Amino acid sequence: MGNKIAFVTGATSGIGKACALALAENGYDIIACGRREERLQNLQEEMPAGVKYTYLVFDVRDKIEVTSAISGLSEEWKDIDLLVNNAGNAHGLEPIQTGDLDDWDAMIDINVKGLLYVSKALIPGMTERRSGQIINIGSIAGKEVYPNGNVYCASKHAVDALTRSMRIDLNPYGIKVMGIHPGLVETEFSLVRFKGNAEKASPVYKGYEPLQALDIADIVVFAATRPAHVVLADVVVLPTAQANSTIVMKDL
Ligand code: NDP
Ligand code: 8X3
Repeated sequence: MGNKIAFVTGATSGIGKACALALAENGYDIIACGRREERLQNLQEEMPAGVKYTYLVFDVRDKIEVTSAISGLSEEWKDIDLLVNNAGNAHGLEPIQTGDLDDWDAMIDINVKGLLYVSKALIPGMTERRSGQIINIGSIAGKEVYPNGNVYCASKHAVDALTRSMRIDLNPYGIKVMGIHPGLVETEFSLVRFKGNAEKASPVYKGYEPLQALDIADIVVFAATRPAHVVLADVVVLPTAQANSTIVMKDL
């Protein structure tokens, strides 16, 4: 029998890329997903020897693209044991009265509907096999709200609600559903949120020690490798300097 297969969305960067590499180090074969194909090609070179690797290029907002990419997987890749629903981001940080409709659409479409489209395509294989694990990457923003976080927080609250709902619906099939909810992690997240403006993005991670993508990947690996009777249902992980979504001890 070969390795177990992990399907990681948003594997071109940050938490998703770190998860793909850490899962590969821990014996998973990897299906990595994202829109930036060159990064997915390059990721293959970083994979440990002996790990099987393939990638799918799709935009999670496009349900036809999602479905056809996943249904086009060859037989050897079809029995996916672990889905890491990680693709997501924030767009803008504005009060509700001045928020941008396109930013709102992007966050709902990527963080909520994208997660649903990918899950919808992969869950039938898991229910048929009566086994599988799903790890949804939520956020502290899915547990609390913060000023100007409005729609991003709503999208991550939806991820939390979906995680808990999936756990109920998939319980009869023995499928584990887990939510991992990070606080501040130094990735491209803020660069995307501030539309490429590094002057706005980089101070988010200055003056304290933020989490790194690998910190989250370690927890994903730990969650995915628990014994069959153990589920890490709901994990909030913060940098030590962060008390909640609004309080961060900075020495700036
Ligand atoms: P990055 O911006 O570094 O990575 C985001 C990933 O999502 C990229 O691989 C990107 O791939 C993918 N992605 C974005 N939009 C789409 C899309 N439309 N279709 C397909 N893939 C997409 O950010 P992080 O690693 O920080 O974020 C990963 C997850 O972690 C997100 O869900 C985020 O909300 C969550 N999170 C992040 C925290 C942080 O502080 N960084 C804290 C809490 C949660 P590509 O652009 O190639 O498509
Ligand atoms: C990302 C963490 O606090 O910037 O989900 O929303 S935060």
